[in-house]
Amino acid sequence: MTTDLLTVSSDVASASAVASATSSDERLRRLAVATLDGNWARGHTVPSRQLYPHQWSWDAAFIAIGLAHYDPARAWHDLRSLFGGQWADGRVPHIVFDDGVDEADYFPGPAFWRAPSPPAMPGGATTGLVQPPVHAVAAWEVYSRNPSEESLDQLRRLYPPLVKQQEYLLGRRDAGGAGLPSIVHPWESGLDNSPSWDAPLTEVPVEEDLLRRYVRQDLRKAHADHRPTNVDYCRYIHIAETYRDTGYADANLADEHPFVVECPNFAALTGAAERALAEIARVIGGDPAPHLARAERITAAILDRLYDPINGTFHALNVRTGKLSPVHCVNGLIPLILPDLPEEHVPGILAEAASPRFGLPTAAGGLPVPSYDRTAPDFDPVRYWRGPIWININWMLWRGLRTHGRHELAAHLRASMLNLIKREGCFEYYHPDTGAGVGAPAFSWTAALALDLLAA
Ligand code: 2M8
Repeated sequence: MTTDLLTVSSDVASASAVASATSSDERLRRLAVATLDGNWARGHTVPSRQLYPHQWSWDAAFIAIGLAHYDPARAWHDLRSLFGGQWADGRVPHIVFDDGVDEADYFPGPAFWRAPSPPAMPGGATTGLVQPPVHAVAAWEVYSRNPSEESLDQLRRLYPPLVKQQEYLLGRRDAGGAGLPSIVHPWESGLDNSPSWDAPLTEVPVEEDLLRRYVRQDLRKAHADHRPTNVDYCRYIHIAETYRDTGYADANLADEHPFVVECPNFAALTGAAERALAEIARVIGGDPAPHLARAERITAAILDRLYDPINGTFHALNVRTGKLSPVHCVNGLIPLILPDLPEEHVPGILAEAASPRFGLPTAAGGLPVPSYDRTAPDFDPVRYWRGPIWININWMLWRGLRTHGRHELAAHLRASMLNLIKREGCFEYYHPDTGAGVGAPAFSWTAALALDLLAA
């Protein structure tokens, strides 16, 4: 009798645990969908209505990965809208501006960039910078989750511009001449004020009058302690003006441009894009072989140029000086997403990730990894990419763990991300000690990737 009672009560307890787990998943799913729907603005999804009122490049890719779970037509639409801004040289701009938004709502806006608008570019004004190429991976994800005739047709349409994007990055942007794309502005990394760029930025002058000529709009909407500093912004503007004033020429970058860096996150995503293009080529009747060959060359170049054998992880390379950045940033862990990263290199990344620097959860509980080394004296828990937890980076790490068969670690990381988002909501980033949501609330890529994590 006692046993029966115990059995019944434990059944009831586990049923209610399942019910509450299901309902917390369902609540998050609804929140994520509402966030993405609320950020739909005149023909595309914005990262945040509060801070980022235009369409951003790698945000659009993450957003498409989330939309794939409930509105694939909108996922394709968002990707096509971004590629509507692609330049004739193949670059996919880091922002496609919405011409219905006032110039004063975001700095630097279209008037600053003065980007060429060839007639073939119906997408309107853009910047001349790029961001990490997550789009082929996104297109492949949208198709894989919705393998319909319509999706196949969309893949066929997107494949040529995706290939052109890669050709630009691996061609004109191979400033180091060793087969990896260089970024020419911290904004191109997506990890804007990461300590990875501190050393190369010391070579960039700080012209304080720039902030008298231009007004930072971000500080009207966000806390100054959370954003890049004014010194950072002076340098950002100087680099952007320099590039703009060459007509975005990409000639002699290593000698003439003030900031030329190879980033392990950007490079690994370029390799991942070639692998996704190989999959896409296969299903649309193209040839996957050149993409696989390029993917292998990229992995080899990352190992050759960005690997630090002493730390066992990857670091940003200043192409102008040939020096690796000495600091430990989360971008150094992202080459784990490469399936052909030799197994001998995986333990080094995992050791760094699980060390006190990043604290990857190795058991239930814990927080996702921060953007920068927790043990560094300049670790800053609220300042943007210098400490806070970002979901897109953790999502990539999660994929890398699964790619290399570390399923238990992947499950802990997934749970830590979902728990955090359930507790705090879809924030732009999170405090690495308390987990409190920081930055823009109702942030699109957090919502989108939560949908992807929920479906895993
Ligand atoms: C942040 O970058 C923009 C400049 O591109 C900004 O600070 O104004 C970064 O977090 C970047 O990775 C992201 O794509 C963008 C929009 O979410 O915001």
